[in-house]
Order: sequence, then C-alpha cells, then structure tokens
Amino acid sequence: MMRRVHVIDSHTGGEPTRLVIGGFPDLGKGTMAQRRELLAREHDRFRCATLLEPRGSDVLVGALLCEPQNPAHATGVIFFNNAGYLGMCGHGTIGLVATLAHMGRIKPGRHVIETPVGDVVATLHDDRKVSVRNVASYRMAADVAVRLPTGQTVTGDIAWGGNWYFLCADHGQIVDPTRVAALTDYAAMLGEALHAQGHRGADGAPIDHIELFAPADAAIADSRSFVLCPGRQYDRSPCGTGTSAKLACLAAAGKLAPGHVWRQASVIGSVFEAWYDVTEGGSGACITPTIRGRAFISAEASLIIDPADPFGWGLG
Ligand code: PYC
Repeated sequence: MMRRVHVIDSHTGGEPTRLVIGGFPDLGKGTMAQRRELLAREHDRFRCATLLEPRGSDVLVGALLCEPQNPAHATGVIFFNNAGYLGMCGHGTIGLVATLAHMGRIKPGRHVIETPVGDVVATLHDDRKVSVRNVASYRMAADVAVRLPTGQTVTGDIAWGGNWYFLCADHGQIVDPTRVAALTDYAAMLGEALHAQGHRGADGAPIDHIELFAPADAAIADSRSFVLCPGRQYDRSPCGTGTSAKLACLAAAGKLAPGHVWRQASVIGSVFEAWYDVTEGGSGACITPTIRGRAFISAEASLIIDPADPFGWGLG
C-alpha cells in the first residue's frame, strides 16, 4: 500500500522542525511518554522514513502532532531526530506553535502543550514570536571533571532542561560557524569520554547533549554556544532545552536573578531570549525557564512511501 505522510516544515533560528500532521499510525490515548514508547517500539520506521535520506537529512528534527489527553490543551507532541526520540524540544515547540498558527488552529495567546516530559505553556505573541515556559529544570552536578583521550581535562556542569546536558566553558575551542566540523568531533569525543567515565543524568539517563560555551559580542548576546545533539548533529538554533539547562546552572551558581533576561546565541548567530522563575514547591534548586524566539514556515508537503521503493523507509 502506498503511504502518505503529511508534513509542514519550519525553522527556528536556522534549526528545522518537520511537523507531522497526518499519516503516522494511531498511537492511542495514553500519555505522550506512553505514545512515544509505542512509536519507538513498534513504528520506528515512520521516524526513519520522515527524517532520514533520501527524503530527509540528518539535521531535521521531527515533531508528531498528537491529540492531547486533556481536551482543554492545544495539542500533544512527540519530538524525534535522526537517532531516536527527545524529551522536550524548545526550538521545535516554537516551530510547532508557528505551524499551528499557520494552519489557523490557534490565535495569539496562551496554549498548553503536552510533551513526554510534562506540559509546557507556549504563548504566541502578536509579533509572531513565541515564548515557551518549559518544564522545571535543574543543575544536577557542578564542576564535573572529564578526561579526554587527548590528555586534556575539562570541567562542566550536568543539568536537566527537558533533555540531559553537559555544559562546558573551559574547552579552549573557538566557537565559530567556520569550525562546525572540528567542534562536532570535539563535542562527540567529550560526550563519549563523559559516558565512559560513568557520568549519567537522573535514573542513569545518558547525557546525550553537549554544550560548549564561549563569550559573545555583548551587543548581540550574553553568550554563544555550540550544541551537539544525539545523532552527531549540531543545533543551528541556540537550543531551547540547552538554554534552559544553562539558566538552571546560572541560577544555581547565583549568577542570574529570576526574571533577568539572558540572551543565548547559537554557533550561527541566531538568538533566544530566556529568563526563569523559581519553581513553586520545587527542591530549592529547581527553576522554570521561559525561552522566546521566532519560527518561519518553509514548506508544506506530502511524503510518499512506495512499497516498491527499496529506500522508501529511509537510509541508515
Ligand atoms: O531546542 O531544545 C531544543 C533542541 C533540542 C534538540 C534540538 N533542539
């Protein structure tokens, strides 16, 4: 049977989001975490067909539009990429909200979105920017030393911002778009060393995102970062969940007050504004970050999966 998957593409600060609006299997009415588990276990070929070559590319981040459990909520969503599934995705949520507005499904205002790691609250503003009040975020460990195979030892923090991050500033790398190949190799080596030396997030979760921070031009941002995601792709946007992890570390170190705006630039120079408030009832160290950015719609398409096509379900 010929299958069709309907998608709308957007990009947020240069990082693409391919929103699937139809054509994936029915995942039932469970939580987004349960539906993500079912998608990964029984229908992973739909992720591969949608994101991988020959019709996608490794840089694409996918988002599956899901009926929410709570009918008062705007939608549910499951994020995935070339290597697997994500918890939350900040740039992807901004892209999702811009796409729902493009489809005429939402108007400016506040919209609750269910994700596998909890509900987030997105606000679509009149100027088409989107603010996302993310899941509670926290620094789990500070000044963790990691020995690299080159002999260098770096230190960094481990933090949760909707995905797990290692945040490092003493790497000695120049964070510049001309160096993305070298930065990718370096961050991948750091991620492997971190894992080999037994560092994990809560409940043994892999720390699968690496952030390398560097100073930025103060007229543009407070900091510039290179973010390597699982699947060896770097985030062209400043990374919403990575910026949330950064705010958690700044808050824990007493370097950023609640409500104060932090401007995080990506390696290609796109910028998110972000701030936090202290989470009610959280463990003192928990914050709730909000990130603000803008997405642009770039395509509407139907993907065709022909059963006779040997690469119809994706390469790799
Ligand atoms: O914006 O949170 C984000 C994100 C995660 C992976 C790629 N982008």
